Amino acid sequence: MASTTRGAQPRGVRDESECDAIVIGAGFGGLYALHHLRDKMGLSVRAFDGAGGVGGTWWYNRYPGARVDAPSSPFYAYTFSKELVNEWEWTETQTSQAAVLAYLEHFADRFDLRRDIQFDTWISDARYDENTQRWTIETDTGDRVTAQFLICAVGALFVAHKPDYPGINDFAGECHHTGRWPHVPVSFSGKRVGVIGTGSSGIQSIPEIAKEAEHVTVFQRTPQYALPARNRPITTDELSQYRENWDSLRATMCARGGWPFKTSRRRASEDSPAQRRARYEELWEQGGIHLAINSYIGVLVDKDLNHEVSEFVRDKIRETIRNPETARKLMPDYYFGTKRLILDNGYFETYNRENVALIDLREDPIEAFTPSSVRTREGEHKIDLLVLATGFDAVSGSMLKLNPKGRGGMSLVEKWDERFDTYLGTTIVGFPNLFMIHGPGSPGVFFTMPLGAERQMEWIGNCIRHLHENGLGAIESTPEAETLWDKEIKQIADHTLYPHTDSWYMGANIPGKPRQFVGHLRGSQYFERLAEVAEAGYEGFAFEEVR
Ligand code: NA7
Repeated sequence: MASTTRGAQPRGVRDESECDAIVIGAGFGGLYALHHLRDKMGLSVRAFDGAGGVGGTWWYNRYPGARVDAPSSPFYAYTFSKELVNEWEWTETQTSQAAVLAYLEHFADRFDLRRDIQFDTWISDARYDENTQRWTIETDTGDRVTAQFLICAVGALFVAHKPDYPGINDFAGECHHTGRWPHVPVSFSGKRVGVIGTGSSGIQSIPEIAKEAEHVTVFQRTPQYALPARNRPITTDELSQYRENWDSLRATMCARGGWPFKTSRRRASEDSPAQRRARYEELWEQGGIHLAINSYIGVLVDKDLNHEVSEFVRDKIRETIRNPETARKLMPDYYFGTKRLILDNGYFETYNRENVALIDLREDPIEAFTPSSVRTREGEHKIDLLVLATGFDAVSGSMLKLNPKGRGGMSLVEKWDERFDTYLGTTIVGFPNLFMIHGPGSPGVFFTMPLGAERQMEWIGNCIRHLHENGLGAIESTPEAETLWDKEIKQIADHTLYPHTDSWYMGANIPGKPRQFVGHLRGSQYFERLAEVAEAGYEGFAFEEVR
């Protein structure tokens, strides 16, 4: 087995090298992959990232107000190292982007990862050679690297979606996508700001922008449910508790879909309407995701129960907004929880400010852009700065952008022309020895992502060990396994209300994208399936002897 490891080379040097594994991406998944393969398995690994530093999504999404929108500190973090858990001081319950990035920088330094990561480097080609059973990548900096395994940790939310409104490029003012936010401070002071999009990024950034800007116009396509984050400092007592109980907390996270919180096993029929309302109130006060996960069994399955919870949140929005017309426009009308859940810090209150206006694009659509304004059917909105909080070509988009070429030179763009099928969310038929972290069909965005990345990577590592120990040169999933996996994902999703809503979970936010559910909704069951597959001798995979 060829093994050459090295650090970054000066630009312009054509470098050819070989290693055991190439990792693409230096976010949560890629950093852990490098650590696991290199330090725990003793393989030679080279990692690449187009960004100038570690962090992945946390490197790019540095818009004002950016925070983790899932069960947060200290759970949105690596769990495998007790030392790391003990030494890192989380300070708030809902971690900020800056704090996550600082943590990942610490992780990279602590495990001496940077020496094997080449930053500011894009992969221009990734190609599998069936004769050698190896992948070769080429970079825009002139490197060519060959390895037996290609680990794609390219991020679930990476390829920024920019709407193609007529004339949008005519807008002459500053324009920033939240997913590609500048690394220098953006000043809103004295400016008229337009924000398109009210997903997590819009809802997190709008209150912060409104504090500074002269005026903010929000262009909303779909009104959203958002739950109060109730962010607050973590106490030293809480941190000590987490540390003392870490092993059991981690076990609970693994068993309960990625977080250690209680999920209610109570049925709605066991309580009266008044008791249910009291329960929703209590969970609303608690904040975070508790209302979504801990009210009654079946909120995401039972239409009537979902309607009741939806109505409860709509009432909360109505109570908050002073202007009834604005409140009307802000009423979400899809099934609660079937778009990505949003945790807010004063979003709805922001509409009570004098300097904030809301345009409902369903009633008053955008017709054109001019160098200094957005023109909707009913009026012209002067703006100096445009914020596009319009999301991502989620989950499959980053793999398609990489577009590896597999067996027979087939590109992933061709393979995924109509459906982005995978086996176990980590391998693709026709692409031997390629593994994805958080790929389509894995729990990815439905599970605590750092923990999910660790567990997926550990499985991939064991699979690589299996190849090495058995003199095998290549592994590839079978078409039958891929078809069955797709069925399994769909069946789980179809049991819920998710497919009833147009969302990025369904690929509905990108014109022309296949309508297909992006992931596995039952994280704990998913990891059990991974274990079963391995125990059954890697069921659903075909192996080749070393050539
Ligand atoms: P999201 O959640 O995809 O939100 C994007 C928002 O942009 C959403 O409100 C979209 O409306 C809106 N959008 C998208 N395209 C358009 C066009 N053409 N016109 C008007 N509005 C548009 O992305 P985020 O960045 O907020 O969050 C992504 C994830 O990152 C989030 O889930 C967290 O996990 C972190 P729509 O609802 O599609 O009608």
